[in-house]
Amino acid sequence: MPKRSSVILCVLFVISASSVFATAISCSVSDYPGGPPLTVIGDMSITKNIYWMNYSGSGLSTHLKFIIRFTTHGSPVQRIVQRFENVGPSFSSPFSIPFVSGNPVHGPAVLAVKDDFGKCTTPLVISNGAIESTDIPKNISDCTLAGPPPCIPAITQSQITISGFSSITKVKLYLWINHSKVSDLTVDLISPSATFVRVFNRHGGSGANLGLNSSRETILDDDAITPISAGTAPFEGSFTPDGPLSTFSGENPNGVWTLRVTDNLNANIGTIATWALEIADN
Ligand SMILES: [Ca+2]
Repeated sequence: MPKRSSVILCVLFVISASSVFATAISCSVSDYPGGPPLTVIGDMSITKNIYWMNYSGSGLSTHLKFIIRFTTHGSPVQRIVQRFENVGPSFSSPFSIPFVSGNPVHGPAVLAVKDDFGKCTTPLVISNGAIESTDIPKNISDCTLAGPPPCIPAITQSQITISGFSSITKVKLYLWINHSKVSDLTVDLISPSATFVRVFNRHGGSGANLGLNSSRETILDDDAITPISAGTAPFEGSFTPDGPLSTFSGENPNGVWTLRVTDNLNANIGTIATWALEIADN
């Protein structure tokens, strides 16, 4: 009997040890600063778009894959961002977030790592250098009829708090606003120094929306080719704003930025779905 017990114990140990080793893989994502310089083309603040992906396995792995899963254009996307052979048991590599059809990708994503021994996942937020609003969505109230037209404009505001930057060299604004008649709206951006820029002044005729979704937004960029006044709803892609964002250059960007959306005509309403700021600094 003692002999039989020890055999059973030994089998249990082997099963238990192999199941531990099969899942003994961990992964994480950390900030890029401190890593080697990388050259990536396509974004003015791309250094903020680079991360370290870290993996720890249980031995030398013949095949190691880093995969990012995210949602864009309303559909899930899976991309193998790095593939390695014969590395381990622990390994780190810099990686950058891919662009999709020229549009910025941001929002929640998952980094998955697979090696010979198992797989692991870790959540990450793709910021693409842009800082996202967190107090959204916000309903845009209608201009109030208090007698014959004109109506009393309705103001809706959303805010983003920024820290850790030095003085502004450039600002880009990403907007996704659902509104059934977007020409009801004026959109203003107000800096922490209370500088006010009217970036959108009632364009789009009877068309709806600024942007289509969180990956296909209206991007207001002084260096774009087409003025927003020459665009058509839903204004997907890059446009120069009505008032130049260079107005903010040289200011301290740290503090609270306000997006002010004003509805100037009664009947149609909407929502600030999301917005984001991308700031380049000295
Ligand atoms: Ca309205």
